[in-house]
Amino acid sequence: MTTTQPARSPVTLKAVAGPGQPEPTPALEELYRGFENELLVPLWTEIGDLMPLSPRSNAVAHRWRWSELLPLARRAGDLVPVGRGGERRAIALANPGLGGAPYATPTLWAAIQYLNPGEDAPVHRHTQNAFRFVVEGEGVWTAVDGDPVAMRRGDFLLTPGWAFHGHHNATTEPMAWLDGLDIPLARYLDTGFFEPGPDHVEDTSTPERSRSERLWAHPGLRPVSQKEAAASSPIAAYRWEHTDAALADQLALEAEGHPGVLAPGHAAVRFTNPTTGGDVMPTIRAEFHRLRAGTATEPAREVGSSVYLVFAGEGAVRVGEAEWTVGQGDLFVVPSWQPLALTAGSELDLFRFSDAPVIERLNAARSE
Ligand code: 1HN
Repeated sequence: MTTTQPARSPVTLKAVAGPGQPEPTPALEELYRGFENELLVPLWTEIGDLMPLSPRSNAVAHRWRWSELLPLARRAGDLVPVGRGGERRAIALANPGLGGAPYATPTLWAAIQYLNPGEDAPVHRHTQNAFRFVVEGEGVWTAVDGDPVAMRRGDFLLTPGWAFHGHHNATTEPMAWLDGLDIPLARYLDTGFFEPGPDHVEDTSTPERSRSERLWAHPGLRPVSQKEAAASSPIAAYRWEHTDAALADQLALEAEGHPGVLAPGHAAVRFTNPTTGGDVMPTIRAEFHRLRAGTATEPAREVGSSVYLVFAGEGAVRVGEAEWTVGQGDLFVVPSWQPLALTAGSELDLFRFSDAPVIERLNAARSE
């Protein structure tokens, strides 16, 4: 038995035999106790973990089934009030490799949120960037900086960092949707600020189209009055009818022998910021993919992590060693550098979001 370390030292070092390791001796043990006491860690015991030959994420490939998520969200709707303090009835996907943290991947938060008829989620703002994607239902308006934005099936809605936002269910039906945020990244970088606003959404009007869309969401047209490049897209809602039409047109062009699809039988679009042509928000990339029935993608991997939501159809998914069948509403995560292969049973519609803008800004992007 060697000397015990002081209880308050978080550093534990063990002298072990191994390649690149010095011979374990009493003198070495004594040196290591000295390191522990001064909160020091030598590189030679850590190098393999600190610098793997390629990314080895703690996050694991995992799938959550909509058929399990939705009843639990409904039950939360019965039991848990929404209001100041808790702020949102949002239930996060906790990646089983991330030690119980409410993180889908090391950089991305994903949650199912549920709002009962007549309820308001209180107004607040935070520096974390957020979006909503609607898998089913309608009837909630999210007010972004006071602009009410209708949420309907297939719509992709933005709440960029520091925009005030609250949600209001203006109907007699409950509604559930997917939230995505860059919370883990903001936590890691310590960039988070939060500020409460009014307890209720002030403008509970229910316009078909938001002011944001009326100003910004005309294809290929930007208002000349708005000259600045904005860090986040000013388009509050990317409507399903446009996404659907873009994907349908890509596949129709392919059938007519013209280029445009990402790969045979595989149409894809990226949601963009019209002021820059780049990603919708500084930390989050969002895309929509459509595979023809029977299409199988080649296994491919890239640096950075993604979350996929099955919007429609069914198929088989392989991520590294994991393999699942998926159907409407199911979610799965693809950790950094794990190969993904998709097979579409029926026509398969997938919403995807990732940390790609961060990876690219860090000049760390690689794929194969
Ligand atoms: C938030 O503001 C929303 O606005 C969703 O709907 C999830 C998770 C943590 C902190 C703030 C929303 C959130 C959140």
